[in-house]
Amino acid sequence: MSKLLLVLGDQLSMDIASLREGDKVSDVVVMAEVADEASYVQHHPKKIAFIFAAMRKFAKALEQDGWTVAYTKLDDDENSGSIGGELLRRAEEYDAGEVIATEPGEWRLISHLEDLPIPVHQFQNDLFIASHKEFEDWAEGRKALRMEYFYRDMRRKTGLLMDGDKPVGEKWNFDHDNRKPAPDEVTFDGPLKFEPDEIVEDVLDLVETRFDNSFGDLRPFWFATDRGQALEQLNHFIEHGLPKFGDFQDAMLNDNRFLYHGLVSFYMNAGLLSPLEVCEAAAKAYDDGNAPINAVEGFIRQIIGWREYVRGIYFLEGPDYPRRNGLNHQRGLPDFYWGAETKMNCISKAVAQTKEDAYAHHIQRLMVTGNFALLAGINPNEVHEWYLAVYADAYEWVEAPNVVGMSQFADGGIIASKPYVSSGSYINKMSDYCKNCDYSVSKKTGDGACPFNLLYWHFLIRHRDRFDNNPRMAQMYRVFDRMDEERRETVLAEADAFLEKLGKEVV
Ligand code: FAD
Ligand code: DLZ
Ligand code: SF4
Repeated sequence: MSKLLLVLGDQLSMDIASLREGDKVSDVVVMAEVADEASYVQHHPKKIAFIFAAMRKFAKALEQDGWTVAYTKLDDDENSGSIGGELLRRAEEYDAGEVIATEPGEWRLISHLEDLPIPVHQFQNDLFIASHKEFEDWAEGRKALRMEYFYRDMRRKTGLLMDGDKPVGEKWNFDHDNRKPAPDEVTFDGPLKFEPDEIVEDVLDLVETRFDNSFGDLRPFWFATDRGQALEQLNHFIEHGLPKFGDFQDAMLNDNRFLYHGLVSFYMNAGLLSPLEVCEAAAKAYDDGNAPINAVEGFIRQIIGWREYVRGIYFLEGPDYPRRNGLNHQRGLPDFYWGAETKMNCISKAVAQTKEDAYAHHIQRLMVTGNFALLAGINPNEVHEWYLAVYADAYEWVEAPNVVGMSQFADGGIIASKPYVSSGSYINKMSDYCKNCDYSVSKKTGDGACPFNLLYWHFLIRHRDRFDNNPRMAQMYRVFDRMDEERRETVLAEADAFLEKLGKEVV
């Protein structure tokens, strides 16, 4: 009896476990564009188009490689609308008695597969560097799960930037040399932009008709949609962007949204690139003398450190993790996250580029949109659903720990040892946003004062019971306590007045 081999839209690799466990001669690969996956949040149209186009091209590549592929397009009449429905339909069609799957990146889909009335064997997705067991062993008995120590183990495991058992350059972390303010001039012209071919055009037409109400611009569509193109983007970045990645990874500019970023998360998360090959390419650039250690170490840390670590946390913490609300924040997500007008230039810029490209870089996600949501006390569940919808690299395993944990401190401090909050001065230091803003970043109170300045204190005081004893925050409470009483009252009253206006008028 033949088996069905499930390949999901973010598992587009010839090395994926379900293919490895299957037999080219007797088994059938199942791939399906389904309404359930395309609508569990209102995904950005570019994200849906990227996944569908990459799926169609991957199916072709599989066929060329000798596999039998049962591929369902979204508009096929028989399409049942769900992954499970398609597996059952194909099981009947091919007289298959079992399904081999690679474990999905979301608890939702893992249980959907477990609940099917056909045996489904879910193999771990070993495109990642750490297995669940390795992460669990690392986490076992630790009081605090700090990324830095996990990262060192991943360096030892992969041998990346290692000199025997010592880190290259005699330091594990070169962040001290990184994170400079925005440069006047950017010498990298950003990611490669690919002209849509016939397959991509077909998908764009489909997405245009079926998802025309979703937030986000479908065109111009420029993403890589197959492995060859993704490799071109990787090589382009390694050669031209990586050397200054470290220096400017936290910078933000009005007129340059990509700076020196890699734009590889879309492709790694969908399986088109493997994290190890991306890191090896970066390490080679260092070995060849084409990129400095601070850039290469910083880049590799993001991937074998942060990326693996957040995945470990997602699977360690279990299905309820994305719904946590440790600070009990209940305010609704303001309309300006969906493109409504706001006078805050930093937010307006981050949202506009998210709408156009389904992309924002880390600091825009963390210190602009994330920071505002946390300061304003937005319900983290709504924040989570927004991030999951609007970014083309968003799948729950990576999005939820970053949003619920790192950005909104809603997991009670598992990922972050203190909340990532800042006043406007951080944004002003790292960007040129404040120069074009209706608000004044230098004003702490009064007409035109930057809302981040007001909300920063409001957040700290609102949660004083929770953070007063956190040594990393003591200094900020001391600053507040040293303000004269009238000033303290004014700040908090103005922050209240601002929050009162949220959702009622343009702020
Ligand atoms: P670069 O800046 O060039 O970094 C290189 C690579 O490092 C990325 O491609 C990514 O794979 C990895 N990386 C860096 N930081 C992280 C991190 N914190 N977690 C995981 N991987 C990381 N990343 C996603 O892939 N999907 C998400 O849904 C996602 N949501 C985020 C939400 C918030 C609130 C924050 C603060 C971060 C989020 N990130 C997410 C992490 C990071 O913002 C993106 O990985 C990065 O912006 C992708 O762009 P890039 O490829 O140009 O990255
Ligand atoms: C995100 C996504 C979308 C939009 N559509 C599909 C789809 O139609 N078929 C499919 O196999 N996968 C899709 N995906 C990716 C899945 O949602 C993803 O596998 C899970 O979110 C787990 O990471
Ligand atoms: Fe953002 Fe405040 Fe700067 Fe305006 S002044 S761009 S609101 S940080």
